[in-house]
Amino acid sequence: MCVYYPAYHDKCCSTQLIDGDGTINVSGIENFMKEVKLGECGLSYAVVSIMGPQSSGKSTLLNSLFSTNFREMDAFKGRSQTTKGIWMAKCVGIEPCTLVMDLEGTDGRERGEDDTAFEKQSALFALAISDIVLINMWCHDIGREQAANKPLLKTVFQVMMRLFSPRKTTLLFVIRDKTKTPLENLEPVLREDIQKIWDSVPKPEAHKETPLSDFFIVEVVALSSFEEKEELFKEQVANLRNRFQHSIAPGGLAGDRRGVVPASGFSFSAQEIWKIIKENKDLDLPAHKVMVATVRCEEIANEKHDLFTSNKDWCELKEAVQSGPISGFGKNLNSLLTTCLSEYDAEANYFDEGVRSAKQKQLQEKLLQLVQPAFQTALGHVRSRVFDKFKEAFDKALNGGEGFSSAANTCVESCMTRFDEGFADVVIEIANWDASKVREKLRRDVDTHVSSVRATKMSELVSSYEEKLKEALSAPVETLLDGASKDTWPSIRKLLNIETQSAVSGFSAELVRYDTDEETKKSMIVALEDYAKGMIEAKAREEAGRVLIRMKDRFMTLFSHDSDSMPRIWTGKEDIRAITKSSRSECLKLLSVMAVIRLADADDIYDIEKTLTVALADSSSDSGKDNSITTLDPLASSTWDQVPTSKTLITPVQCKSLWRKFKMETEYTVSQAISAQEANNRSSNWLPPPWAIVALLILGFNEFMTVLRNPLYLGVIFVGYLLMKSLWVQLDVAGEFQNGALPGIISLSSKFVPTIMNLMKKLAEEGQGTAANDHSRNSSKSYERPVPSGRVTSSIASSGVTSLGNRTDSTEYTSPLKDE
Ligand SMILES: Nc1nc2c(ncn2[C@@H]2O[C@H](COP(=O)(O)OP(=O)(O)O)[C@@H](O)[C@H]2O)c(=O)[nH]1
Ligand SMILES: [Mg+2]
Repeated sequence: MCVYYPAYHDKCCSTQLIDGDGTINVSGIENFMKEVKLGECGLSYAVVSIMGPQSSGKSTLLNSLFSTNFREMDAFKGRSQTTKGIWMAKCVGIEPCTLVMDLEGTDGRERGEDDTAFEKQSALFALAISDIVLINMWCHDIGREQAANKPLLKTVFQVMMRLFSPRKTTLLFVIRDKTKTPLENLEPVLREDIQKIWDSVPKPEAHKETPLSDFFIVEVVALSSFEEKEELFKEQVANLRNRFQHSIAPGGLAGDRRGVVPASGFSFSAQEIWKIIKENKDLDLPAHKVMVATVRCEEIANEKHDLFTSNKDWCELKEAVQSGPISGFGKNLNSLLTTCLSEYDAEANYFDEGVRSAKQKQLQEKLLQLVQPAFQTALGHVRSRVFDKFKEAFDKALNGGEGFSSAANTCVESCMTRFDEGFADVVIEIANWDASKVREKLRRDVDTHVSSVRATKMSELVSSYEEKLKEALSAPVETLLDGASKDTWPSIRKLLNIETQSAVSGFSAELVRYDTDEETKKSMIVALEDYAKGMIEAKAREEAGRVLIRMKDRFMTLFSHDSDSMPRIWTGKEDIRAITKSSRSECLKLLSVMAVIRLADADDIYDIEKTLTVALADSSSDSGKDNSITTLDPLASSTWDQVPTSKTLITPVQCKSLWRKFKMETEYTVSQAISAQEANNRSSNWLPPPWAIVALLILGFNEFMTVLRNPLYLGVIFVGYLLMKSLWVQLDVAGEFQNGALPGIISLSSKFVPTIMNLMKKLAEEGQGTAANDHSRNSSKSYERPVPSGRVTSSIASSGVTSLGNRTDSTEYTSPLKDE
């Protein structure tokens, strides 16, 4: 309920604080506080209350003094209780904000004589929260034994003891209906009365000796009767009113007050006090103050926290930081936080110092907790950006040809400096967070990156050198192995040494850039050397796998070409056996070179060639003899004498079987050569000796002439020739005699008669003029028989051996070897 007073530019608001049943009106107080804007007052407010007998003109006095609107008793209706419970109003025109409480009168007839509980409770309540208490009393009660206000004062003093700590409340005795007796005479009597009552009040041990003045400041004022001398009353009231202006200032009516609850805590404080009073508990005002401060500071802190949460700037900042780095993030956020905290400080200023700062700390912690994710995000941006920049700069430095370790050092250093700068931009001053963990992580990432780049670069370097070695060694080694001579392995070793040395020197020069320690460097060089050796070994193994082909090739080349590399023509003069022997011995040399790896100088002592020559080249002559089984075969082993398995490419057993295969597959070539030589011999022996031809010409000259002269003879000779020719072809005389003279004669004699018969029959058929073509086809077919060529082609596949089949006799083509 509010009434506006234009004269004071103020309004009077009032509310019932506690109703007649002792229930506190919480919503009423809250509304009232909002109306009078009490929350903004801090400590600049005063609370006044009035006590006194019922219908002693208390409400009338308050209304006159403070322009309030408390209900008064209608003078014409008689004395009855008008004010129920406790009312509160704001004084109009009094600075600073002054609240006044009108209490239900004491010794009220309505509550009955025994019901003093509510009186005591409301008196305690008024004392607990008021700075000034007006004690309303009739002038004629002063000095009287049975004065109406004596029990009231007793109550006031008794309850004051229960407040634990005195508030130094001002007790302003208002003497109503003053008589002609001047105040100077009345006041000592009154003070004496008060002292007597104070002395008579039972006090707790702690306050046994405490004087009244420690608890109260006693002031006395006298007013004329409102009913009889209204003008005078009003004048005196106006004077009294002036004493309430700036009452809390030093020297004012309430200048000595203590333990004031800040205005914003008033409502809560009043509620709590009333609750404690109702429960009849002891009222510990200092503890109460701390309690009020705790609750209020908490409320303020929560309110500020909520305000910050919904703060537009903060929300925008929080949004923005998700999508990328923001410059001045730390500064912005810090200012938002400090604003929020200072707002809290401003509002909680008047509350208990300890509580206030504790709550401020809590608020700060809560706020920092709220902004921490955003801070971490911002810091994450800094970290990732710095890391990206580092990678970029490092790449650039490396590509620019800068040494690896110097590039790494400068880049890492500048990266860390950049991070520190970035951190300075996001750091929130009041939070005092350190970035050591993030910094460490960045450092780790950077180091990992550097070492991974180093590893990549070094493996690239290694593989490039390996590639170089491979290129430098592969083809030469292959050629050298193909050449297979005594010098093959020393040459390979020489080549390996030269190439490895040049690679190692280049490699170690490049390694310097990567800041590798001596041990790693050494092991890498060893690995490179091993790689070169391994490469050669692999190549040798590969070649060893192809040794049979190589041997055959070599044999073919040597066998079918003369010393001038000209293709041989088997004219009959060549010593096939010697050529075969020397060719085979060359192939044996090849096999002995390929059998064992000799990468160390010491490996030259293995005399594989000798072993092979003894076992293979010589064994062939023994193989036909029976005693060969009893002698020990040096090749019947899977290891060479004294040669470790790791160095063995072809085992003795393999050598033996390879040699057998080799011989088998080259035998055909040899036999072909022998055949060619024989054929050549035959063809050159076909004509009779020249002396026989001369004798024939001389002795047969006359017969020859006779024949030439007689054409009939010529015809008979021609027919005879034709007959002989067809017989020759039909009987395949040349073919039959190829296998020897005796078998040929036997075979021919058995075929002679049937062939003649067959010839006669055919002639008879021809005579009848039928199937002349058939005969000619048969004869042409018989001419297709292959004739051994005088020359041997260089490449003959192993299948050639099998195709030889029934056509050649094995005893015949191994004969050259047997002779050896
Ligand atoms: N004799 C006398 N009567 C007064 C005075 N002031 C008010 N009254 C009368 O006392 C009666 C009770 O007044 P009220 O203010 O309601 O008393 P309350 O119960 O103490 O609040 C009313 O009829 C007033 O007219 C005064 O100064 N002297
Ligand atoms: Mg009243």
